[in-house]
Amino acid sequence: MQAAFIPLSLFSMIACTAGAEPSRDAVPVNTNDVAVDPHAQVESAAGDVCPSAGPCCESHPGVGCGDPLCCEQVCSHTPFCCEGLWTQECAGIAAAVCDVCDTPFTCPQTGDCCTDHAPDGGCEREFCCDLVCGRDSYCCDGEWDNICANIARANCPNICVCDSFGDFDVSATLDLVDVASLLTCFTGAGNSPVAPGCECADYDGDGDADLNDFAVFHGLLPQ
Ligand SMILES: [Ca+2]
Ligand SMILES: [Ca+2]
Ligand SMILES: [Ca+2]
Repeated sequence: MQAAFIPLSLFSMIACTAGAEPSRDAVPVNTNDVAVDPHAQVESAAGDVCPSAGPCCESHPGVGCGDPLCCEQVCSHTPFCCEGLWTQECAGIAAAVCDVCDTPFTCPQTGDCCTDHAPDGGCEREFCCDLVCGRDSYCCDGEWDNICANIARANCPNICVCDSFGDFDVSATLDLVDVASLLTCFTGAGNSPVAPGCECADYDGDGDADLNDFAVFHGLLPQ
């Protein structure tokens, strides 16, 4: 019996020792590091990193990015963005999900201000585009429909009167005759309205014929 007891005790001890997994409790750990749940790890990484100094919408050799919400959104999707590098993939996710990466709408856009060109928003003359969208944001955020065109016709001087900017003699080309007319029509900045017949000297539709208009005209001249 004695002989049998000793091996049994040894077996018990060996079995007990062999069955013991390395215990987390036995190792002193920082409680902040105990994150068994993978999701909790993600939140921890994002919470520690977000926001960082890096730009959200382009790749950079750091972790996280400067907009807290965007940073957390991206890192909850791809933890590496807060743990490794903010790669092109991270920037791509940001572009898809973060409002901060939306390109702000800016005037001018393509499209005639004086006619309905839905579904596109905005129009090609900056001042008129800004003016109309300031009155009805749908014209830039949504579509430049007939309502927008009507606002332009009523409120943007000159551009809906002149069929083709700079072509004073309606010859379908810009030439020396037009250059002479433009110089005659020149008012300088803020001096509106232009003289009758000078509507085609006001490119941006702000009422005057100034250096801004002249610069556009110069760019359109045959080189
Ligand atoms: Ca002409
Ligand atoms: Ca002007
Ligand atoms: Ca002008």
